[in-house]
Amino acid sequence: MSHKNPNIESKCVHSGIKEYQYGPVVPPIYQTSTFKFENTSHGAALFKGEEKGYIYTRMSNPTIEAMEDAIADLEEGYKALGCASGMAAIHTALAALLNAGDHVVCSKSVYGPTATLLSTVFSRFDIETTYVSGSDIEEVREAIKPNTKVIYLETPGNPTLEITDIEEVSKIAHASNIKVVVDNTFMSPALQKPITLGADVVVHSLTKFLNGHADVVGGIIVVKDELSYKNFRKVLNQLGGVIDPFNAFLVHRGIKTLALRMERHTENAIKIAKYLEEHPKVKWVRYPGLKSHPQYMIGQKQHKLPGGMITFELKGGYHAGETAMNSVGFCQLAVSLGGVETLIQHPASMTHFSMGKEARVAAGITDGLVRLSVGIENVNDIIEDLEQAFSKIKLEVKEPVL
Ligand code: LCS
Repeated sequence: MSHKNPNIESKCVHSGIKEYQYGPVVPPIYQTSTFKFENTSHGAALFKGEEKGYIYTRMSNPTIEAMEDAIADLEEGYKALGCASGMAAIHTALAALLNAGDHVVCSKSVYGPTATLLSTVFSRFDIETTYVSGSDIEEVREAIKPNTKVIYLETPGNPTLEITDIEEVSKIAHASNIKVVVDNTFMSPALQKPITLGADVVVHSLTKFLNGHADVVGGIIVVKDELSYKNFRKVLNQLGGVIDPFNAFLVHRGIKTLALRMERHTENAIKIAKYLEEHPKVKWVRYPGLKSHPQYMIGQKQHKLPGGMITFELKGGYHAGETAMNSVGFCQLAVSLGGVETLIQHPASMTHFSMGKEARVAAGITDGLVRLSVGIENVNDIIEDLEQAFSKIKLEVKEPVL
């Protein structure tokens, strides 16, 4: 890209793209598992790291590298590592940073399987986790132990949209030599850049806003220095959860419209959040762009726009939510988020079921909470569909026990 200091919209279109044979303007898909050596000494030099080049796609691949470089550039990190899924990225990042006997402080409001990974897999390797309310800085500070090595945040958190002050937490963490890992999936680098706020590592589910088209499962880790990069790459090479070239190509293609999409997701979400806030059948709405959000001011400080995710609860709790979710037509009942299409889902029985009821209650995930991933369609079509779905709700039916 021949521009010294491009803006984010330009970076989305151009970052990561290099010169390739025949001069294509987009990176070719190098759909190959392995690369030929010129001779044995060339192969040996590549393995020793004395020469630059490609060896084997689990280790690196030009199509994957182009997508990784684009995201590292957008996040203002040093380099990035493409992974098979968001969970592969989270697992790899934690495995690279932790040893047996270490302790993790994790915000309660994280994607269900992230909490389950820490409490059922890493716990078997003698790694203990304390869950805190990320928005309560004192609670974060008090949870730190002499063996704490990582503070893990998701902000805004899935699905409660709780916001953690990345800058404040990073200051506390760095004073005790602790690394801060931020899952930036809900915002994407078009709206929030945790490394610029002090975080050490950023992870994403590429499956969501970065790819944006609901046709890829992928993940990424962004690190901020060469030493971490070498360490993380070694761990990823051994664990093996890498993205494949075709999915990397699709993600890189999706990123071209990321900044545009995030603006439209936000524009629609602001209108829908206001509509929900005024609706007589809605008990409460949580959206980072509403002044009623408890961490509204922190959000204003650290993200450019409040994004496309909304949670709300209908009067009549689970039953009312169930009726609404079974009655939508234009909005689709499905997990995942961040695609161009509007999706609606029920965290307590779906994305956060694996956490168990106790952890859900502690994280503020009520049985009646409904999550909306607002797409980029015409906002009137989304509101019209919600309106007809809400009209089906009868408030006198009893709640089931989940
Ligand atoms: N981090 C966040 C914030 C997520 O929302 C998800 C997936 C992941 C990590 C894991 O990414 P994956 O391995 O699926 O690429 N969230 C989902 C959700 O809320 N509904 O379905 C998947």
